[in-house]
Amino acid sequence: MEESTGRILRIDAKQCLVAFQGKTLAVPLAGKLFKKKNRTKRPVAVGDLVRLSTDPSGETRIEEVLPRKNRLARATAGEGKREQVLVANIDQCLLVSSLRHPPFRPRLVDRILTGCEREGIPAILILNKLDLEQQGAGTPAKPPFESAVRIAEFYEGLGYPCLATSSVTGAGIDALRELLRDKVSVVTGLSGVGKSSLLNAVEPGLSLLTSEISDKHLEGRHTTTSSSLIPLSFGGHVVDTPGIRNFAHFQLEARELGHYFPEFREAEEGCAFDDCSHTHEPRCGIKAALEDGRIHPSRYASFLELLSEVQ
Ligand SMILES: Nc1nc2c(ncn2[C@@H]2O[C@H](COP(=O)(O)OP(=O)(O)OP(=O)(O)O)[C@@H](O)[C@H]2O)c(=O)[nH]1
Ligand SMILES: [Mg+2]
Ligand SMILES: [Zn+2]
Repeated sequence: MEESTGRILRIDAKQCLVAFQGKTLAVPLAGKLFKKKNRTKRPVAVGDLVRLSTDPSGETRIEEVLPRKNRLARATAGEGKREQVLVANIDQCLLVSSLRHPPFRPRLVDRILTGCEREGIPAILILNKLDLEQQGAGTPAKPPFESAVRIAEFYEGLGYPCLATSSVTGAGIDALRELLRDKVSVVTGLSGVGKSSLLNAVEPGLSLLTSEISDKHLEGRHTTTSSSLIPLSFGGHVVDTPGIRNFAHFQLEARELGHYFPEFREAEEGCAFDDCSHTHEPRCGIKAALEDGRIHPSRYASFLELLSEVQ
């Protein structure tokens, strides 16, 4: 039996594609790893390094998932929550939003940012469909998110780099290519914001499927149906992912949550109680920061939403 290491490129219903010694192998999702019942939706994720074995008949199997450097993971919706690892072993997360059509969603952005903070994954905001803003199309989000410039000011103030792009006019595409170069990146965000279109623009010839958003729901149609790790000709890899509508934490403790909002970390030191929930307690550092403007109400709203979901 021969053993060696491969990297998961894509996972389908019954098999996955694994990069191995310069080739792409189709490997069945079968074997002891897949029989264990636990609280993880699937034992492997795109980006995982796996130990493969090939038996004398030439059948290749996944024996083991090697330890992950990091992972972007969320809780599945509904009863009996399980953990879904969206992607593993990445250098950075590009969180794509469109400015209009679909409109900017600060709650979703903040949720995903906390998922990155939890794992120490650097996050960059990509503000796409700049052309629609310049045309004055659609309804802008409410202040302070009414324009790319204002959104960038807001999130750069918190330490997250931002880049405005348009896959239609080409604005920001060269800069996006530089961000992706020689790194393993994941591109995530709501369906229809233009994730696949942006990757097609940075890497001509990629031909990822894209489609118009629905006028009725002002949301994408989940055109990308499964994540895939794509090698880039100019160096690096990127994982295109299906759009996500929500991001909830799996097994998070209430006390941890504030650590994943960078501007809360310092303010938390002002809380009188070690186990302050920052909701009703007197002498709360977060409440004080909210009052004097060091914490924005939009971020506090995201915090409260996530806090209400902590099991
Ligand atoms: N006006 C404008 N439209 C864009 C831009 N980028 C993408 N689109 C359009 O937005 C729609 C959705 O784009 P996709 O690239 O399929 O979006 P996605 O984020 O990959 O969506 P999912 O795969 O469903 O998650 C398509 O009709 C694109 O042509 C842009 O910069 N400006
Ligand atoms: Mg897509
Ligand atoms: Zn507090």
